[in-house]
Amino acid sequence: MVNILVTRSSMPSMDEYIKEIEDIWDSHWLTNMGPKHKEFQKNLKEYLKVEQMDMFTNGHMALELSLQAMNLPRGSEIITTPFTFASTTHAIVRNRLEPVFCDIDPVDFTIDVKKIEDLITDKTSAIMPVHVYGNVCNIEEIQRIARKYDLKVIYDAAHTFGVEYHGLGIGTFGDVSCFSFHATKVFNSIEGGAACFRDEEFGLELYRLKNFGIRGPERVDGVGANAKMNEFCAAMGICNLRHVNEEIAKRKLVVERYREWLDNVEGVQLNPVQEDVKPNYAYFPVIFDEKTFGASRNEVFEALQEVGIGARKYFYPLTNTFECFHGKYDVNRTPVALHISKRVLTLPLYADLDVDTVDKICEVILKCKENIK
Ligand code: T4K
Repeated sequence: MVNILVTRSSMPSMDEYIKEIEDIWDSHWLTNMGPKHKEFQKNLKEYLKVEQMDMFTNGHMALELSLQAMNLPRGSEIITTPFTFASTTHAIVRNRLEPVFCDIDPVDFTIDVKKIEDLITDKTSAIMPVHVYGNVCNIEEIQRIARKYDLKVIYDAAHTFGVEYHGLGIGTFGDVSCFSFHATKVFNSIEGGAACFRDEEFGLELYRLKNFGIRGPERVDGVGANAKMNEFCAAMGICNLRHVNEEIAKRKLVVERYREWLDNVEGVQLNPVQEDVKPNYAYFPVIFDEKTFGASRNEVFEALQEVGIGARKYFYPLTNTFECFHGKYDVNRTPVALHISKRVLTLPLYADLDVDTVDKICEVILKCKENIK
């Protein structure tokens, strides 16, 4: 039996990493924005085509501290979507802000911009959309709404490493865009994250928040956390960045193979190919419509499990149904998100996934259809 998981971390060769960390042994400088951190940040800014950025222990702290640095009125409302990883919603709640859940677009699964304005009240202070699966949100419309109502925009760009829109780095949009460099992402620094922003003052506040509010050796003028990226993670990032284009190119081949099998299969909806977007092939979500496909998402999930293939139900359950919120949010107000979350399965996808395995996965999926018919 094979054992294929939904993803597998990209890694440099061990030799390459060891060579990269030799300086750390020589200097004994392990963390606190050392030389590896500086080099990684410089390289990343170039790669992501952004002017200003700061790096963090992980993508979640980038999001949580970015929201904090905005200094939004306590208890004010943030319009976001529930079709995402826990992190997006938790970053809002942990800042004592109120998530207001907007439904998603049925085609690209990002925030449905037609439904945002109805949710705006005099308490709304920001919009927090998610470029889910690497799909780019409707940036123009979000910007128009934000300008009209004077709202901040914080993009959860955890899935869009390296994505470009009209040739611009995806991190250049909104007031802030936050990336994740977690082990499971297109690009990783083991754990890690970054916030890209426009306003220099905001950047200083963000820096203080990730480093205990320290302004200078004898001055602490804010109450900060500790969310600094260490030198070993930065070294991993430096190595992985050398290979990321190659990794994305390999992912593209895997995605193309999946599409050869699954495009135009009745009852199967795939991720859209977006115009003017340079994609990163982050995830391969498939929506199964039981009525027309003949088998439910859960049946396909189980059939794959039986042969050792670990697809995942990203993103089920929706964050507005999490037990920790004790029924506070009405899931029926996001019916499209609910519909998709019950039908979606993200198939294994990583650079070194070989096409024979993709063939096997697709055979199992199509067999579910035949079995039921
Ligand atoms: N916003 C969004 C929209 C996000 O998706 C995320 C993270 C964030 C914000 C927050 O960013 P970070 O703070 O995480 O930087 C995973 C990841 O832990 C999480 O980063 C990611 N989203 C989420 C979508 O997926 P799990 O609980 O599914 O991970 P886990 O441990 O089940 O791993 C999944 C598969 O990945 C494994 O089956 C095998 C592979 N894997 C995993 C690890 C940990 C590896 O190959 N190597 C590894 O080291 O959450």
